[in-house]
Amino acid sequence: MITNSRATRRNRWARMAVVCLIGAVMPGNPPANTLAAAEPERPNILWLTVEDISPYLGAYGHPNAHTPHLDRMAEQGVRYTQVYANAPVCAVARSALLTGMHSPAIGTHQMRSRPQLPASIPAYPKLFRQAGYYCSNNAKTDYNSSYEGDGSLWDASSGRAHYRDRANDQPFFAVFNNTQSHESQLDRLRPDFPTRVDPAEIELPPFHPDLPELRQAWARLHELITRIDDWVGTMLRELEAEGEAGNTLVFFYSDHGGMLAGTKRYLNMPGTHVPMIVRFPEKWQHLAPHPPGGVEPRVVSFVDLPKTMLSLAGIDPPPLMQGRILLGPAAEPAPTTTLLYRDRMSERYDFSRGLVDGRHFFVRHFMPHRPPGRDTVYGYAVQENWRAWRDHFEAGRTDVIQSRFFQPKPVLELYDVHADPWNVNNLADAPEFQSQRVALEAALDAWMIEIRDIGLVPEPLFYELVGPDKAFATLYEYAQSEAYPVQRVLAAAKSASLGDPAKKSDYLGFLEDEHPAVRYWGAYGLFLLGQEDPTIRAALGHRVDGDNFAGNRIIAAQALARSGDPAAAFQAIHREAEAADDAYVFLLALNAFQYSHTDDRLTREDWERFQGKNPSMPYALPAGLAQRIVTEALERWPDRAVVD
Ligand SMILES: [Ca+2]
Repeated sequence: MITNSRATRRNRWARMAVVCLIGAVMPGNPPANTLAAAEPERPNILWLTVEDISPYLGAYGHPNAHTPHLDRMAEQGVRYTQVYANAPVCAVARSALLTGMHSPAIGTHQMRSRPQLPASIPAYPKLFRQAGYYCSNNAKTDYNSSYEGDGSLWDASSGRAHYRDRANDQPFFAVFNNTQSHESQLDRLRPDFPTRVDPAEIELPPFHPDLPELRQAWARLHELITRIDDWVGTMLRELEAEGEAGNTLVFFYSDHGGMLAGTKRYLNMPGTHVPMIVRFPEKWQHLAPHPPGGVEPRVVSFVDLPKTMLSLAGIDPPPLMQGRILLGPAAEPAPTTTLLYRDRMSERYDFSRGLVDGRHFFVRHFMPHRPPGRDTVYGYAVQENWRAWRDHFEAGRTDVIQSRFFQPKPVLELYDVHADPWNVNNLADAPEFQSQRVALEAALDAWMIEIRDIGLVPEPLFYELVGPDKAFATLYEYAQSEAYPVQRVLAAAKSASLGDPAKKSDYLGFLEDEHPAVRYWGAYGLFLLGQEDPTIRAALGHRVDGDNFAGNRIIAAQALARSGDPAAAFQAIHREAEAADDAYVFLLALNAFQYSHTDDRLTREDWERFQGKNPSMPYALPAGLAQRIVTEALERWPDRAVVD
């Protein structure tokens, strides 16, 4: 714990350093103490952040909500109606929130991972500290990168961190993150926990079957939201008691949407759409886009927040930050569309990109064979509603809409978010929406090319391309270089994800490409085709034996199994799994056994050996993730886990 006196001492040092720095780089400045005295007054910023909720608040018109404090905050402030987490899951979203850069631009898009970032990648608290702010974080970090555990980000980051510990005349930027509505808390309420909302009165989304477990989970979710509403009330009273309410901008938002099965982790409205309420004290009312009680419909995503916060404090945002300033005198026009992303979730690889423009929600799935609900085991482990839904599907009792969660995905999804906030009616093939679809497809391509989306390169190839001993030390530097032909890889990935028989010769051509990611997508396209064709088998066999990237040997083997040679495919995947010394390659091999349907050839002894296998992990895939597949396989033995 940092005591007050220690913290104050540290703050003085930090402030002195800033004043010295300013003095050093600006010749002819007045003496430092004059400069400090002449500094204009700056607002404090308080972030009250919560977990895993969509805008299920009274202020947003939700009939089941009981949220008096947040409703009052909305009456006193501005309520944003179109705010999106760029990713539907904690660590990826929080990476964008920290850096103001899209996670697939800097390589922090996989849930979870810890890629090294170059020193040039910004982080807003460091910039606030350099400008003399006291920055405290209480307490979640989860930055999904080398910024995790970086002691230079905050003056204090712990369960005790508080703006109270700043020096007397110091402005603050304080984050408090309440975890009471995290998905893991829902089933921790005692079994007979009374809910304010009668589960029988819940209006279920059409994708959820009408089961007691689903109704009870929704009713409980509203209780958790009321708990965070109480907490918001406490935090606002504390700010008042500290005498800082009149000088503090207060932001309330959730780190992504959720939080029942089919929401958190998924690229849809319930997974990404979040509440955001901003309260401006009278003194800073001129920064607000509307008078108190106003409603702001501009499309906002998390990548906008760091730039905006810096700007509100009079600090120039670094040019690398990719969002738009949404408030204050330097406000920039809202983007026409904003980018959303989903990649690996824990132990399951996936790759989807999306867009919202305020009216449409558009998604391209690059790995359509993976059913959304055959996902990481985590949701099933912590919430009963996941298991109830799956059991209902497996008993053949779900309707067409409720069954989709367990079936392969369409390549494109397009929803009218006004008419269809639950994203049920896919308009991607509807004749009357073709012009919108074409425009959104082009906008998504443009986004991916502009940010040089590194998600197009499968993760198991990463560390044969970058690292301390390679030409590029970090993913970001690689992705920004000419070595990464983003347009060509995008074209190959889009083509492969169609699994189109008419494109077979293209896929065979991709297999021979000089870029390893294009070769990967070629094998994936042939996997989707699943044709028992000797030409395909020969081409894949050549890759299985000769590709110099282990990830490509594995995906080629996965495709070979569906092209008529499962025995050779199994042998190859087995060889790669045994030899893997890279955690991502090992994880891909475990996935490949299952998606090639050769896992029935594994013996219990094989799984037990994998259980003991701990590939060296220089790039820190959390150790337990691959083991989740192994553990599940052993628990179900001799049955197999169904993943597709
Ligand atoms: Ca979260």
